[in-house]
Amino acid sequence: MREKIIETILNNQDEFISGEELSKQLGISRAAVWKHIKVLKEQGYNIESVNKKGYKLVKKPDDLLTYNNICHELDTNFMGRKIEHFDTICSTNDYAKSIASESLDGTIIISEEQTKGKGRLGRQWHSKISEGIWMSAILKPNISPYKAPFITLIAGASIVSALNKLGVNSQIKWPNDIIINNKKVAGILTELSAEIERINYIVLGIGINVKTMEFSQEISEIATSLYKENYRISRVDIVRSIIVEFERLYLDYINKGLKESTLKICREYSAIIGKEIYILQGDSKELVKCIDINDQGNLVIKDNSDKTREIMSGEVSIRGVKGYV
Ligand code: BT5
Repeated sequence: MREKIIETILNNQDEFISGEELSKQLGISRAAVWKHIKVLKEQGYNIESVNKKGYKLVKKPDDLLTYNNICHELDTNFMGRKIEHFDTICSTNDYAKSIASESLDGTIIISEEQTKGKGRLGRQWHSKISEGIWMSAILKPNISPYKAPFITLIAGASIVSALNKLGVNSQIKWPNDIIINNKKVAGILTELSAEIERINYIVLGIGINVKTMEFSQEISEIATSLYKENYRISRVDIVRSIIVEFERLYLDYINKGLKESTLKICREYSAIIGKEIYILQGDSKELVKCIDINDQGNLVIKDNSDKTREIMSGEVSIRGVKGYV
């Protein structure tokens, strides 16, 4: 009911809507309307109430990554048609996996905080309360499992293009990091459940540091946030923009097999093409020159014996010669 109230107030744009009108439209008593409004205000919604005029939403609270804030007039077919928003959770990826089988394609899980946020290979992902965007999307594409890793690149391309459209100068460090000023602002974790020929579901996890000003010591050298880089952008706008960008590139890929738009963004905004980088895999560390990202989405490098090789995203990590990039 509270979601419906917000929706109705939002549909009224900048006009006041009377308690009587709300109670009529929603089929509840005026006292019930008043009670719901009171709770919404406590949740952070800035609802103005004026005697005899009614209610108006003054400004959408950009701190709340709720379904209503994100999906109001959102132009997508299936992404984010259902959003579950939590105050705290272990990991949005783990929760998404636990409900994936019975969830709709495009369902999104968002939490203000993760107590066990995770990166690849069981690494930790720092996810402090209200400081970032910690979200996972459940996807059920009808494609072969071997085509799934490309979805990480689609996610990277959509994050970077969403951020750049919002005025943020960001880059992709293939395959799964987003970078501002040589530091990591976002990471992507794609998990797959599949049989040999068929995908059951993919959980696409995205973590973006938005408001963090102080990082824990272990990551303070490599991590940054949008606020730290002086980009004060609303989390709601970022999520909305990513969902729209992602859906477009993703549908191109799974319905038409098209990769060009994603690859173009990955190349154009690459943080590593043309640079010397270290490729880390297990205990090995190899210095190579990064040449390109090929049409399969693999990294093309030249090794120290001048041989050109292809690296698949798999479980490699990349470091720059002078630091993180
Ligand atoms: C990633 O792994 O970059 C994937 C991160 C995915 C996080 C999202 S949040 C929503 C969803 N739910 C989850 O539980 N996870 C996903 P990887 O490439 O393995 O990088 C992990 C490394 O990044 C760590 O070992 C740290 O060095 C560093 N790191 C950890 N937290 C960070 C942060 N908040 N910002 C920048 N770097 C961080």
